[in-house]
Amino acid sequence: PQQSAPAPGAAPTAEQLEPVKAAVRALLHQPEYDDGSAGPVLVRLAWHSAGTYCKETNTGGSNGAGMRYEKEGGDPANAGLQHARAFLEPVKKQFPFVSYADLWTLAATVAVAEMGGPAVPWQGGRTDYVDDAKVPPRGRLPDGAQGADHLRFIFYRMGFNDQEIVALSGAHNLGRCHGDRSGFEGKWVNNPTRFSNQYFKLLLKFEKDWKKTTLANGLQQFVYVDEDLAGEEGEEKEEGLMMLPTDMSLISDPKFRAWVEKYAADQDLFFRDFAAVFAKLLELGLRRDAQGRVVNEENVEDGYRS
Ligand code: CCH
Repeated sequence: PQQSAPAPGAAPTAEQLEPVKAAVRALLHQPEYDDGSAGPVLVRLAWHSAGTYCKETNTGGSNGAGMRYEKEGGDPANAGLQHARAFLEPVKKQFPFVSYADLWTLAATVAVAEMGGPAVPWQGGRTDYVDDAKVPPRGRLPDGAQGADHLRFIFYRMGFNDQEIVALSGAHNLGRCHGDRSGFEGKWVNNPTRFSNQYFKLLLKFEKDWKKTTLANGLQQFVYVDEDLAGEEGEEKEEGLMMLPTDMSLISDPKFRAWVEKYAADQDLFFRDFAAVFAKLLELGLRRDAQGRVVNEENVEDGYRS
């Protein structure tokens, strides 16, 4: 007979994860939420769980799922991600053998694929052990109000290069900004639940048309409203599109821009590079042995064992 759950403490096998992935697929369609999909916010959850990594101190990263606790979860940068965690809670209840850290990262790969994106390689074995002494300080995630220097400072700390920064930024094909979360408002592309290279195309296509505006809360962002689509006076206006200052820095900085141009022209290239760099992001801070088992001390002490 097939084993449906791993032995206590062992990481789940690919076969055991199939029903977990199916359960994630089944919850993506959320007619009452945002643009009708939980997908974008699940991608952001995985990114913020992993994007705290610092290669110098080997702290942060997806292992431990520390965002469940106030110290990390209460970082203003993580506002709104409680929705993503709540979407996944029934899956965790149904499959308690999967760690939160594995579930959050796995769910993002399922969401990307279901929204038409590439298959992102993913390996399990993360545990939910949090070492209080190693909780990453707040402020490690990027600030959309800044520019290219800030992006390099943040992403070089994780070990990424300029090409990888641009490829990762392509995730802004998905989802939207929420005034009550980040303070920014709006979506980057017209169909924010379909993964594509449209974000790169629009950055370039409207290069001269993106207009800087100041929101009521004082934050600045760039907006584009297509006058032809905007309708007659008095009619409901088509929602405009937006870019963050950090997004705009990808076309003003020549080294970043070279990659924006490549990805705008070649969706296959973007998909290949995104899959590789998103997989790398989700692995940050994990040490694996030759069999692929995670051997971070905390995993041996507490949680999945071989
Ligand atoms: Fe992002 N992102 N992100 N982002 N992000 C926001 C939303 C999403 C920055 C700022 C913001 C990545 C990189 C950056 C997603 C994936 C990725 C928001 C709006 C801000 C602000 C949050 C809100 O109000 O709800 C900045 C700055 C950077 C710098 O590089 C990377 C990398 C990824 C993934 C690979 C996704 C997806 C969203 C949409 C979330 C949603 O709820 O719809």
